[in-house]
Amino acid sequence: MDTDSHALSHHPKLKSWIDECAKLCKPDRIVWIDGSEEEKNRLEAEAVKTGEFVKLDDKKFPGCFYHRSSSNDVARTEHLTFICSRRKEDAGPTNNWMPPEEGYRRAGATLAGSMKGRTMYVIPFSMGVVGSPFSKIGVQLTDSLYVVLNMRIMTRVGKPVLDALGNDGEFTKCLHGKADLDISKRLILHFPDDNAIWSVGSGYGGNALLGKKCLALRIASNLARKEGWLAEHMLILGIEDKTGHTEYITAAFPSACGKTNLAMLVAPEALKAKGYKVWTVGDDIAWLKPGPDGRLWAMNPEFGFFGVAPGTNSRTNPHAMDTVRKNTIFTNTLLGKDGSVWWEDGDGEPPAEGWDWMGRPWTPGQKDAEGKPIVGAHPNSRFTAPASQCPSISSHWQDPQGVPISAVIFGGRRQHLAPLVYQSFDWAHGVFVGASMASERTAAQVGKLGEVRRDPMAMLPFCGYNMADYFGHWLEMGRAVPNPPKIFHVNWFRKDENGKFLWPGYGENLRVLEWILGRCKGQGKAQKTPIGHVPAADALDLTGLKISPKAMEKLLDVRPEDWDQELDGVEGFFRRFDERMPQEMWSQFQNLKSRLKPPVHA
Ligand code: SAT
Ligand code: MN
Repeated sequence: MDTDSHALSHHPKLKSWIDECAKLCKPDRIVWIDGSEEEKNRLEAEAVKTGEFVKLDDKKFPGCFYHRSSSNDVARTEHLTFICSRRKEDAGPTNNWMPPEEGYRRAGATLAGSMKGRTMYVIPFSMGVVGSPFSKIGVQLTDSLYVVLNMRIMTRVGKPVLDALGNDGEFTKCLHGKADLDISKRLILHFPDDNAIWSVGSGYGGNALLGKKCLALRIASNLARKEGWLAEHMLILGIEDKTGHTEYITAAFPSACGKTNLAMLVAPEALKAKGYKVWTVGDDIAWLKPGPDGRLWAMNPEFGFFGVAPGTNSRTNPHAMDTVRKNTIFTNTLLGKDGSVWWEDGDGEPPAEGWDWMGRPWTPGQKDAEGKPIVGAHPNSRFTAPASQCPSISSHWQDPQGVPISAVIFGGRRQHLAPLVYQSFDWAHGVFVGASMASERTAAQVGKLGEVRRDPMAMLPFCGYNMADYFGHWLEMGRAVPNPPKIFHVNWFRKDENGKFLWPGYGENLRVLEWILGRCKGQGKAQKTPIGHVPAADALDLTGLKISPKAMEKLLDVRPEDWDQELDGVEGFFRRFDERMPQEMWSQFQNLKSRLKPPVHA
């Protein structure tokens, strides 16, 4: 095998690393990804030929393809995801840990010879604008065409990236092999000390598109700590007011809690009438850095959206529907016999006949043996679409230094407890609010749905080092940035005693964001509660929204007795970090405790 004749780079370290990986995996050939249109067409045609892609109806879905992943490979597998730092304590109690030697040995055994008869693609990619000092370069080796074609949408790839890398630039070494997609051999490994990622046995999303969660969060969080910035699981959006001035917000929510919907929010009529427009900068990942003006700036390192399909429709997210009209890859949705795709709670009627996400013949209304409807699309089925196609994409989304941030929002999915919105008292309290966040589990990760788990800053599965140090780093960032954003917590998912959502969500969330931006400017009426500042009864603009005062009261209610129980959960979680937990976090905990239960004086 000739590994060199088509090499697009003369970077000696890059080339010797590729040689090493090729020796291990033994592909029949090596193909460098140059990022050209010609290449895209060629690879798509090849993927159709191998059956990895189905071409959709070219009139209704121009440039779109369908892919079905293996049925045991439809979501991230956190229990098979490891941080392979040299010392276990550097991974911390919330991460799975494996010694680096063991990681290389175990994954290496599966990778050995696994690319025989296959092609190894070399994907040079940049997280962030190519050539910007804020960006990071990775090179992913993979034997999956699906991964190549997704990476081409999700990241900036090809020749310009190699040019930026030069002959001695730093890059993250990302090795991905499908092997035989055997879940018993699946491993997603991160080697922060080597700036390397090895992923074997999965072809799906966050397990296999290594620029996303693996590089842009787990590895980047390590780099960010060293270099004095933050790599976060956050959307970024801009809110333009009637004067044409735009303020920017970042928001962290666990996977499948509506980040994409919030990032592409459409203002309800009453707020549109006030002149508001919302601009999308990113929907999943934000890199935040201190700017020369003393503020925190955020950029989206990605190039596309990898969004959840079910529930996306013209009412919940019209901009997403417009974004996925062309040049989009659909994974694990329903495939219609007419070359269409469809998903539950999407737009329009399902096709008369099709195949479900497992490839079984499907017709609308089909039921299983117990009489339950058989879904056509997997609940975590996804679309991969270029960000540039989004009608609300911000004109600043590719600014290399990002956009200045006024507010940081943390949010979970909580049926009870957390009010619609509250503001932390200051940065350190805000860090505590983020650190004590919890959410009910969704279909984006394997595990029991609905179970409440602590998910600090929505980073539980994505922080690449000890989270106690991560909280410490957040506190440090507050000290390093003279004018940091204000920190808030939201919960769109509170339910009433009959299990019904109290808040309509989606576009109406702008009413809450308006209050948040008001608070950042010292406006917005609030009442002080033990957990933070909650909007005063009449502080949210509810014009044109049918919601009873009773429901609003329930939405904003802070019940100290419920929080008492929550404290136990937070304390138990914090204790897992032993002495490594910053003292400040415990002080915040004690302060909250005494605000909830003021000491009784005799
Ligand atoms: O599968 S991904 O990790 O890319 C999506 C998600 O879970 O947020
Ligand atoms: Mn995500």
